[in-house]
Amino acid sequence: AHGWGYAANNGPDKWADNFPIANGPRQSPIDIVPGEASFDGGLKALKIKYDPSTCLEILNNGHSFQVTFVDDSDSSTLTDGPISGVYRLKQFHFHWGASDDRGSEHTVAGTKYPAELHLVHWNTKYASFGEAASQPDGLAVVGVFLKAGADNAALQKVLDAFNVIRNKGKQSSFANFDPATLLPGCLDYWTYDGSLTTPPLLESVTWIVCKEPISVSSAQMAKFRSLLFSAEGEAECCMVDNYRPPQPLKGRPVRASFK
Ligand code: BO1
Ligand code: ZN
Repeated sequence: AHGWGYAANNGPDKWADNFPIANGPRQSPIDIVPGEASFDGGLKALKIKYDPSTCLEILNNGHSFQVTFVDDSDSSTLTDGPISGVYRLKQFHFHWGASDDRGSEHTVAGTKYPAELHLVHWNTKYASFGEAASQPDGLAVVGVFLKAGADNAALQKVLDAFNVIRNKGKQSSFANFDPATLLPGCLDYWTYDGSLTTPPLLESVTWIVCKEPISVSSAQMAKFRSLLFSAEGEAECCMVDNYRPPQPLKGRPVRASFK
């Protein structure tokens, strides 16, 4: 048996075999067509409060790498924007391509960015991330596009940890990092109801996709592509193209916080 992945034999086209919700009514990502999104003046500004001391570790999970946060109190939270209540930061991770012409999960009028950052939060009206992940209002993920350009100093702190997490299953402590340093200057966003973009593809995510990308240099993209999908001792397989392509909108509204 093989688990899910991004190769021809276990990639996005195969996920529905084991996760039939892959063809469900609110799947992610989507192509965001700005001209078809409706401005909603009732949407609030995002309120982000992150405490760098809650940053815990960095892990190569064999699909991406993630930076995990302690989430036993309301220290690092997302509130307002399109959501109600308090959502706690659990982890952030990225999706990226083998070359700069692809890699993001969401696209904007068909345009793909080289990478996309996901900051994953869970609704504290539920007892844990695991419980929230199966509720329609359980999760909120902030998506940020990366565009090729200037070196990103905040991102470099993350990339410098890659030497120790090259292989699947490797992890390392990662202390005192403020993920707010990764956000764009402008927090204008699009929002819609969607899903996790990897199995189990649960339809529990309020997506909040920032309009403004952050920058990443070609040397920094090369570091992303130097990670491996494979565990130590296995045939080396570069971690690239770990994105799901856009899914059918199926009539869902996409709202914009900006004109
Ligand atoms: S994403 O932001 O839609 N790409 C996304 C996709 C999958 C997860 C999270 C975000 N998966 C979950 C796993 C859990 C894990 C949790 C937190 O991430 O299903 O097992 O505990 O890391
Ligand atoms: Zn993701």
